[in-house]
Amino acid sequence: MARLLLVALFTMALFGCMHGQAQDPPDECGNALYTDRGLYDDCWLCGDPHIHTFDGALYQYGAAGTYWVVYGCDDNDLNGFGVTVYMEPRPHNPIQFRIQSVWITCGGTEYGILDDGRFLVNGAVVPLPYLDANICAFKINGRIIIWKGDDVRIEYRHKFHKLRIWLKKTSYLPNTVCALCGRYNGDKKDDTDCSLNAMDANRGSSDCSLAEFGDQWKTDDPVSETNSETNSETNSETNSETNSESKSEKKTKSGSSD
Ligand SMILES: [Ca+2]
Repeated sequence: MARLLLVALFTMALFGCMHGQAQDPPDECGNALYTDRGLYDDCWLCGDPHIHTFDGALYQYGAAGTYWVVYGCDDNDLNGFGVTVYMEPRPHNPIQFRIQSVWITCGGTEYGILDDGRFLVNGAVVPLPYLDANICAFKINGRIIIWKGDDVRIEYRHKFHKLRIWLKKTSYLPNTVCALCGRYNGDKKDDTDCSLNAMDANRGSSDCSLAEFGDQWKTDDPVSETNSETNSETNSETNSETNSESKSEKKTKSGSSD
């Protein structure tokens, strides 16, 4: 009976994770960008968190700190595109974790979404909708949504700490996208394989635990250390400098394991 109850609770949690609707962007983002979601594969993180990879694997990994969820495999740098999340213990159940903020690097700029709904560009809070040469960001129904052309869509339901990332299937070659969202190549069995998917210098055996796999994608990016400061707008300029320096270092693959 207890097992049935656990299965039911787990199923309910996953249903909650997957709940979502296609959203049309505001005029500022160009409605022409809207395309069929069947053209995309998605990765989502929610709950403790549960992680559903682009290839469809499902696992659970949570720990305090900043982790890459989308990062270039091997020698690919995804043209400077990457996504990290800062995870923190849940206040009322500190053995579980939640996504406190999401950080997107694109075109040399860092975009952040905090769980209070604020949106940041290089550490400075900016209003939504927001549009620049790299992305369009807007808010609909409690979701902060970021579009990177029609290649990438990111939705963060900040109040519920739920993150979902869509990649257009034709925009990324197999084995170019890695990290906690898995090695994106159509095979879910290798998504958490440490021999393939760790940072280059940290690769271990293929039979590592999920805890070891996840730990290999931790970054010492000071986003995690300055996150509380980021909540103070008075420190936004300082964060901008710090985060920009950090990201430029981390996106250099040769220096990523330092
Ligand atoms: Ca895979």
